[in-house]
Amino acid sequence: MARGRFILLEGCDRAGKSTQCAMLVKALQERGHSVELCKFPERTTTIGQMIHAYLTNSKELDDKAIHLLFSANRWEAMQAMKRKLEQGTHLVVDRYAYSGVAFSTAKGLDLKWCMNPDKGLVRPDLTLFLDLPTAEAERRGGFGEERYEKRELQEKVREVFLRLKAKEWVVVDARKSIEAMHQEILNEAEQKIREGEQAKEDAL
Ligand code: T5A
Ligand code: NA
Repeated sequence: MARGRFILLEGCDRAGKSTQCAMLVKALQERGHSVELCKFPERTTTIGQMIHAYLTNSKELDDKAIHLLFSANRWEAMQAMKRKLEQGTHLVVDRYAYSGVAFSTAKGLDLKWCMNPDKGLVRPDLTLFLDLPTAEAERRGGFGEERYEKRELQEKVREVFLRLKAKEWVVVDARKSIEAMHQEILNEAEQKIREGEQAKEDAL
């Protein structure tokens, strides 16, 4: 059996990542794939609860301390994620290390310092970057409720994200309708899954 594919959705706040992750998981399941959703921050763990308290402004933390907690929250999920990929399950992941670096760097921390704690995490096979202008994000439901949902910071975050753009990235225009984005994301994900299956056949 081919290794599962790691499909990451990244982007600024309100770009539609969670909406698209749920739709992608459902569509892949309907097509007979074994697929699971992961999300970061994963707020249910002890570390995740500390992150949640920080994001909802009920707890103050040093910028470096919260950065390391976000990274630790990925590391604590790593063994389980690797096991699932090895078993052939595809992972659809809602935010990851790119968010970690983009937000902390936008707050003023050094980019290289921010990248260090995530070194060695399993690498995504496909990163779909949902790109949405900040002015558009502000018009969407719920913007402004959490700590980082402020225009100036979000614009810096977007700039850092675009500096981090790696070769596995595909940029998706998040101004489009939910359905149009879904079709594009599903096509990219299915293509990546086919490539993985083909590579396995070629190796035999
Ligand atoms: N963070 C995260 C760090 O600082 N470091 C890290 O290491 C990590 C992992 C919380 C914060 O943590 C920071 C980044 C964040 O500031 P979160 O839990 O992922 O991260 O944040 P959420 O609030 O859950 O999610 P977002 O704000 O990022 O929103 P989404 O998931 O991008 O958007 P979604 O799908 O919830 O949609 C938002 C609204 O827009 C509508 C939806 O119906 C909804 O109302 N919408 C659309 N409207 C029009 N057109 C479309 N195409 C639409 N798609 C969705
Ligand atoms: Na979300």
